[in-house]
Amino acid sequence: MALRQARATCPYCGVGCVLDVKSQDNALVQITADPAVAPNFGMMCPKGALLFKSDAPKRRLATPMMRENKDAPLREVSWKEVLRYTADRLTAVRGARGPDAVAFYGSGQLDTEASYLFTKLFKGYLRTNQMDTNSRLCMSSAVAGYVQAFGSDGPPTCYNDIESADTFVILGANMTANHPVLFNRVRRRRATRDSARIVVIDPRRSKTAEYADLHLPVKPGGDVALLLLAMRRLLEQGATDTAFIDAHTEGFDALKDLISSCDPVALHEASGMTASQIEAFAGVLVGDRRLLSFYCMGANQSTAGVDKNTALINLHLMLGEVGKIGAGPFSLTGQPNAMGGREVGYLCHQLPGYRKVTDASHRAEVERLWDIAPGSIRPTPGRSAVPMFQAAADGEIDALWIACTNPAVSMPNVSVTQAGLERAGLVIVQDCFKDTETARYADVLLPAATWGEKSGTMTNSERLVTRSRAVKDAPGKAVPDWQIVAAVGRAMGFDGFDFTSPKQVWDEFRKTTAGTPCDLSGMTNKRLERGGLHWPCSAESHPGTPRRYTDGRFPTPTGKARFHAAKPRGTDETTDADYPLAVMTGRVAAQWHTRARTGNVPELNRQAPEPFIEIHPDDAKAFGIDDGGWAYAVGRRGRALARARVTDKVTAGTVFLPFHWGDSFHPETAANFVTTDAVDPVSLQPELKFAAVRLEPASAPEATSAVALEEVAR
Ligand SMILES: Nc1nc2c(c(=O)[nH]1)N[C@H]1C(S)=C(S)[C@@H](COP(=O)(O)OP(=O)(O)OC[C@H]3O[C@@H](n4cnc5c(=O)[nH]c(N)nc54)[C@H](O)[C@@H]3O)O[C@H]1N2
Ligand SMILES: Nc1nc2c(c(=O)[nH]1)N[C@H]1C(S)=C(S)[C@@H](COP(=O)(O)OP(=O)(O)OC[C@H]3O[C@@H](n4cnc5c(=O)[nH]c(N)nc54)[C@H](O)[C@@H]3O)O[C@H]1N2
Ligand code: SF4
Ligand SMILES: [Mo]
Repeated sequence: MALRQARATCPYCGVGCVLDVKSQDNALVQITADPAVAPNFGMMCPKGALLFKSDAPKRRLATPMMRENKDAPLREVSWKEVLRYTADRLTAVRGARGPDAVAFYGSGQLDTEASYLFTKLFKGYLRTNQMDTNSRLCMSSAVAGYVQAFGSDGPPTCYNDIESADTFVILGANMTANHPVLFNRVRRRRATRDSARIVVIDPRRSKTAEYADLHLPVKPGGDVALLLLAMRRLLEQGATDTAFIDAHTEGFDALKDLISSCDPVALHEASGMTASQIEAFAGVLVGDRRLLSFYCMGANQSTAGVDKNTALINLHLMLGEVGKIGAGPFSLTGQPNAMGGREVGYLCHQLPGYRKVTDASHRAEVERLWDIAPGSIRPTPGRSAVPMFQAAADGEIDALWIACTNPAVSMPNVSVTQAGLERAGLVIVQDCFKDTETARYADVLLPAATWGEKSGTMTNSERLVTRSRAVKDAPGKAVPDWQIVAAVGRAMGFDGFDFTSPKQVWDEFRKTTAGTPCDLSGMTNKRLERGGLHWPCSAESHPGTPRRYTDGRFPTPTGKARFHAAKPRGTDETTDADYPLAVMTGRVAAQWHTRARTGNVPELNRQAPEPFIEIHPDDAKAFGIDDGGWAYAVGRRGRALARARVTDKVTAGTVFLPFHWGDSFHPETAANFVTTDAVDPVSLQPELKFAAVRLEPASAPEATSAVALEEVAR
């Protein structure tokens, strides 16, 4: 077969690199990047460059599968049969148990077209808001933080701000591992501008922290206290931008009152920071310096996640470092299209165009756009991710449709999730691989075409919308996600799903955003074929908007940005004599989440072959753990097995445990057996960065699936 070539957006991280992909004889053979094309300008990281090895033909789900009863094995069926069965079962569950007994759990890795159709099907036609996605575990604190401060979600900044920034504050983000191409640009700026400085706020001396001019090893959860101390010092120094504060913000007095009422000794204690560390931090913030802050899961995945976000935004507002070239609080999105999912409104409280289900006029607008009866959209948010799986475990959700995510590994306190998957009467799993940990529970398996096999649209961390294209055919009967949703909608007898191309879906979606903060109605497919565009982009002649709020006006009722005076709070779970260590979970450079794709790539597996836990030498000694031996992290809900790495990169009292290896690697290696499902009270995002544990020496596991998976792949 002929050589094929196409441009596609990387399916991994929110940097959103645009890649040139080649296939031969319907197999991916090469990935390159064009130096002239934004946002990566020729750069890639090893995960992107090795994508052509991630395909694993033998692991692919190539045909629909189903079983009518839980004791029977899955059997291969036709699309016709699986669609009829799925539609009839969903209709039956709705009829018998009501619309809220049906739920959807999706992903920031779905393209915008599929995410939009899921939202339309569930909120518009199935008349339930019981839909949420893995973005709840990832971005919901950032969404809430932006909305509280600026009146709208979405970052004000763009990647090109890096080349004009002086001070980089990187809080709770390990960019060298998780946003590598973007961090290359930060490093280049640091190398070429003498006065540029990098500050990393992370309890761990991560690889990113090793590049920092100043590393602040904050106590886990202590970020708000740290930022209050920094703001206090800036106030003392008179370093605030009074003109900006007066003209463009509100709520500053309340913040000043809070700062003066806090006991500095308590703030130092909560943050673990010394006076000289705060002094050094304030030193790189004052003066005529552009401040660009990047933050990710160390900020969001916390029971104080929204407060951490707003505290960092407060710092920017206080210094007037918003809406200027080279400045702004820049929330890094994790997944390639978590931003696009927010635009279509796929969380349980959202509607397309940053609208909310709780707003009557928003519901009426969307009902008009969808041409459905007034009152169709329900006015109360559905259950967010954690309560959704709890409800399944309690028998309140009978049909659960899961697409493009692997919650049997990635949910916090995963035993509850697994119990929910076990109990739900109908579990539909839509994935490109047949052997994921979640697929074990499926009654219906819907085969999805994956990256490189479909065209669709994604929005990266900087609001840049790009189109990804197909370079090979999907195996067997697999089809793109948007087609699967549309087909189920039609099989259920709904009339809003007559789409025959992704372009038709995109055209319908972009119109729903007209006049909203994330207006991308001017982005035709034809324009996107020529290159990415930043929203807002309200007309076909509009060039796109790399930077927002440059006029100092914000989409709040008064037009002003809002300070938030949030007191530092402790974490919900605390350590004690039985569980004296705080475990932080996270990622490594060579693996992507539950390894569905990176686990197939030998080069990546060799770099990160097995689960490990970073332990400070003092703690290793206290618990009798040897470097290179195996250990259990034993928590209040369960335990996780990993190989010990004794290192002073973590501070005494904390351990770091990546979550990539689920319980199919070895029955005891899922990090999420120990995590808590406590959530932030505003964003409902779970705390994945703090659980109390102790350590116990363990013997080496007899067999793991690491090598086996690679062999199956080839
Ligand atoms: N290689 C790779 N890249 C990825 C991913 C992947 O799986 N693999 N996943 C993508 C996704 S979806 C996401 S969301 C991003 C996540 O990207 P990151 O947020 O960078 O990743 P994490 O490792 O989860 O956490 C970042 C850091 O938070 C620190 N941390 C823990 N607790 C605290 C705290 O209380 N305060 C502070 N300040 N820091 C704390 C941890 O030590 C860790 O170094 O990465 C994306 N990119
Ligand atoms: N302990 C701990 N847990 C965490 C985190 C943490 O820091 N610590 N981070 C959380 C965060 S931020 C995130 S984003 C989640 C991520 O967690 P998940 O979303 O569960 O992780 P993935 O492995 O990316 O799962 C993606 C799934 O989609 C499938 N897939 C790939 N391409 C396609 C496609 O085109 N269509 C379909 N239908 N399927 C496809 C893959 O085979 C895989 O099964 O994990 C969360 N869990
Ligand atoms: S930096 Fe992110 S988007 Fe770019 S190639 Fe690597 S994983 Fe893909
Ligand atoms: Mo994420």
